[in-house]
Amino acid sequence: MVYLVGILLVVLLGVAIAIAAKLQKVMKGVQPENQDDMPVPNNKVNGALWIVFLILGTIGVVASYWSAKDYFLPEASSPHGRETDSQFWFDMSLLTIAFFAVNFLLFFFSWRYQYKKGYKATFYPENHKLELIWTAVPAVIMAVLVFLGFRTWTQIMADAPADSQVIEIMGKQFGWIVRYGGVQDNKLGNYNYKLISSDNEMGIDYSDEASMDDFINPSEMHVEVGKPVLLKIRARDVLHSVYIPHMRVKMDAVPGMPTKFWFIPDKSTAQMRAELNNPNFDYEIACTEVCGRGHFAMKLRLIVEDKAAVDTWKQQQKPQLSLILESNPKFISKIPEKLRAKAMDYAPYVEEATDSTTAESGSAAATSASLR
Ligand SMILES: [Cu+2]
Repeated sequence: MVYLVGILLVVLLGVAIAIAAKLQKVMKGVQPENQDDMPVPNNKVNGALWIVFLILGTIGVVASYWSAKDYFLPEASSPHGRETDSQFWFDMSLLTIAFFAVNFLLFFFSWRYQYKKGYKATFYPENHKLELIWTAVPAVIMAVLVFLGFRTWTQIMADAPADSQVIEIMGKQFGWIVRYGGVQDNKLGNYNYKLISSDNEMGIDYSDEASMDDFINPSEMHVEVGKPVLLKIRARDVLHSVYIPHMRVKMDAVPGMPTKFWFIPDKSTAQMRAELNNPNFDYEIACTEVCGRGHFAMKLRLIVEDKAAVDTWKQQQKPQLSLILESNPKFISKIPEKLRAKAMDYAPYVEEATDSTTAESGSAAATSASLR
């Protein structure tokens, strides 16, 4: 087999050499004596086609922009969103001018300087002035764009204001879980991924007292209009990405690496509904990292409303600890002993069932023992 391949190689090599030799001969035959006598079939037609292409191409580019208009991002509902938008359109207009100028020259020159009998190209070896201009002008423009972009970026990525509403959002296959600091202390408690279980899907650390009144909502996020929101982002399984198009928020959710993004929603949902004349309008939080089969369904409603409405909504939410203890009273054993009495405040129904035990011993540890 090896010999066969070897022989085949030698034969193919021979054929290749023969073809190359033949080609040399043919090439010699087609070289005209005088360049001016070179036959140029359809020269005028080819020249005109450059102009046709230029016109059709320009129409095509404009039409494709125009038809894609509906897919552009909606108007921003956050100050930093408007800032990035104006930056984007400023960059885009400069690029568009350059695009049309370069393409016009490319196609127009090809037509204008098409082959003509007796034409001779000028040899133009160097022109320092010209080179300086076409190097310096784009360099200055690029520097300005980079500077403006960097300035906007540092503003967006700066630390969130101290009075921000802090909300945790965790991506999982396939959905978002949102945790709030609760109604009592309004402070997010700690978490630890090692504590994630069927009871405690976010791995909330109940050895931190601040965690106890935290509540979770897997279908909605409510925020106050005009007040900064700090999203603390994490992922439970694979990469996800928090995307709120109207707010111009996009940040990856990475397992094991918490990320964050802050923004100010300055248009309420009601305001948007009135503006768009669409009573069903809702801000959407989506996942923009293809994370698996159910990726398309990772959607969460964002409701921007006034402080009173957010407070009312918060009062209606049940602390996660209550829900966990309600479905699994034994969970109390996982809470450090000294905090069990406090934890039991979140589970009045469990207490009712074991009221006598609590009354007798006065100890939450005993309660948990009797529950086991
Ligand atoms: Cu996803």
